[in-house]
Amino acid sequence: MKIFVLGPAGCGKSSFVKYFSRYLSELDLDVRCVNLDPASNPIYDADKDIRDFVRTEQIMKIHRLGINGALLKSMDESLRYVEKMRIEGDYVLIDTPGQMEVFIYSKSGREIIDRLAGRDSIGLFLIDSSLIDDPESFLSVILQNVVVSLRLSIATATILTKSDIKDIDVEGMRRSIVERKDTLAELLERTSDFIEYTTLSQRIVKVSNPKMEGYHDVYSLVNEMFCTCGDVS
Ligand SMILES: Nc1nc2c(ncn2[C@@H]2O[C@H](COP(=O)(O)OP(=O)(O)OP(=O)(O)O)[C@@H](O)[C@H]2O)c(=O)[nH]1
Ligand SMILES: [Mg+2]
Repeated sequence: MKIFVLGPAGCGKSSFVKYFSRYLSELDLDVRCVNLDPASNPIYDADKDIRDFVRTEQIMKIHRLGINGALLKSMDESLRYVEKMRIEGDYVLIDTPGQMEVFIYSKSGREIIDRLAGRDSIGLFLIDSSLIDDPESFLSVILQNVVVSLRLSIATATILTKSDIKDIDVEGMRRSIVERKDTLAELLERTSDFIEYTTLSQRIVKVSNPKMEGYHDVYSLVNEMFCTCGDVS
């Protein structure tokens, strides 16, 4: 099973790959890690590392580009080496670039996913809990997950990271969406209906990476998702 670890900058993708791979190894499972982020060195033992072929800081120098131009160029370059990133394993954790927008919305980024993903692929969309303050921010990140799922054509589940810093009351958020009476109430309510309807909401799992908490739930969730994806064939 290939698990693409996605999410906005700093949400905890690399930490998740580091600690969740440890968790899976401790269960004696066959786990592999792949770094697809050309801009930063992996903080775990990467079985495949795009930085062996493409390094954003070098691209900045060679092509005299600023950071965004270099990141885009890095995606194009990474695409040339994508076949070298293939690896088999029961659980292949794929860490994706920090600048999610560059990855998700560039043609090359999407092609990279297309080329690596198969029927056995799912995505985990990580959200930093500390960025969720109210029902609006909660719903907007869930919608972001839906967009990413559609853009990449893979099923994704939402994972709230950094639960050791902030514990989000997911049910409370849902309730307060329905109970709101102001101008955004209708939009929020309809949006939440849509999310329930698409069932992309699944259950939202909360994790702490450094404490390795919540990983059992993630493990159950990815296996359930895999069964669902596998049923398609
Ligand atoms: N307290 C806490 N800190 C976390 C958690 N996960 C990640 N961090 C911290 O958040 C920061 C960013 O973590 P990374 O794992 O580098 O996040 P990332 O999404 O890979 O970052 P980019 O690749 O730069 O987008 C680091 O300082 C981590 O130590 C968590 O669950 N709890
Ligand atoms: Mg990272």
